[in-house]
Amino acid sequence: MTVPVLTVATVPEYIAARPHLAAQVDPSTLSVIEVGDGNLNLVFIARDASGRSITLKQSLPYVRLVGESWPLSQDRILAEGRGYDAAVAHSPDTIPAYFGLDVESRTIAMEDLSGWTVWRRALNEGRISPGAAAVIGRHVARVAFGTSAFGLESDALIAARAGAANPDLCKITEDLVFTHPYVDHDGNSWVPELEDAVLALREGELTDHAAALKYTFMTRSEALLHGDLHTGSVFVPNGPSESPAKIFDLEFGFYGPVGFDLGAFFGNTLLAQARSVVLERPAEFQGWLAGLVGETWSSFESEFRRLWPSRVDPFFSDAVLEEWLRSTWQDAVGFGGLKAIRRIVGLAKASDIQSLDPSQHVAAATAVLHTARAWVEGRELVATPAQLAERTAAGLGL
Ligand code: SR1
Ligand code: MG
Repeated sequence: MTVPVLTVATVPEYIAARPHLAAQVDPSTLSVIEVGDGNLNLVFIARDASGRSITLKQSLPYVRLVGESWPLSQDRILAEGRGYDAAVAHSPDTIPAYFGLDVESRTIAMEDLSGWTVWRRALNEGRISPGAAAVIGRHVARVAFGTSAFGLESDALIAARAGAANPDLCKITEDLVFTHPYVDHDGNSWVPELEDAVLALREGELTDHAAALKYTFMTRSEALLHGDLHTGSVFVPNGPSESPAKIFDLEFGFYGPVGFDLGAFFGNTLLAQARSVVLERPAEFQGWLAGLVGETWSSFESEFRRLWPSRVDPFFSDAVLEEWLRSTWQDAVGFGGLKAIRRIVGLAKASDIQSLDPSQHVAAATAVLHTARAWVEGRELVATPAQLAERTAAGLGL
């Protein structure tokens, strides 16, 4: 089923016809712009004459990054709706205000955060965002706990898992993150100066690690994930705010391994670090960046431990928690490395590296590939964020 695509001209009547949206903005005085700069969707901001505004997001029937030659089911917005519902239930202060899913139009409505900055851009500009990484850790812990066997009774877990299938977007991740960077594929690209470094990824055991982590991604259905928790899926405030970050763009959500969400963020901090090294950013910024993985993990772990006594089944002993945390950390390091590599080699690059001057681009990309490989291949030997930070510093030549 394909639903009609919204336009800046039709958004006012769309809002006017929906009282819960018309309560947020005055539909008769709206000005609307389309601001989607992601890979997949339409995003509208509608602002009324008094300055009140909301955001609408509609899934397109194809991949925006590529065009109509790559059709994609608009049902992915249903996954986004499920993600927001779970976040509203378990972690409402780490997401934008959510005004609901319109199944018929494959559209969601949420708070307009255009006065905030997408975190990747803030990182690219060298801005420190205090406390934002702790929000990521807290959010992942709460949603993971609340949607997993720790937070749901058996029947509810089985039903939630069965209702959270997101096949099209999971397939994108399986291909673009785990497989394509390690094989010949038309979607891959890199500058000639990176040829040796990229082809070297296919030598040795890295491909086997990618395959093993792909298997984990496809089979370990433990909790409802964000599914694409990179720094482009987080808003940070532009000034003093009660909220250091808000997480959005939940359309890749599915039941998967919790380490995948943490790893997505870890891998993107590596991109930001490589950029900051070649740009010789101030030591304060580089030091803050180097601590983001640790800040995220520590917030995640402490929130999870705080929730642990409320687990629904006390048969899950403390030993289960300790082993779960250990394996989740290890997965996160591995997934993080693969998430960084895919942004250098595969389709859908990241501006952290792409926007650098040519020689800086090659230096940063090479450092990412080298360091990310060390993350993936060494993940069983890296027990703590401090140990990972040491490896990262070595890989980035610090
Ligand atoms: C074709 S979609 C490419 C990428 O955009 C999203 O942000 C996901 O990371 C996906 O892999
Ligand atoms: Mg996205």
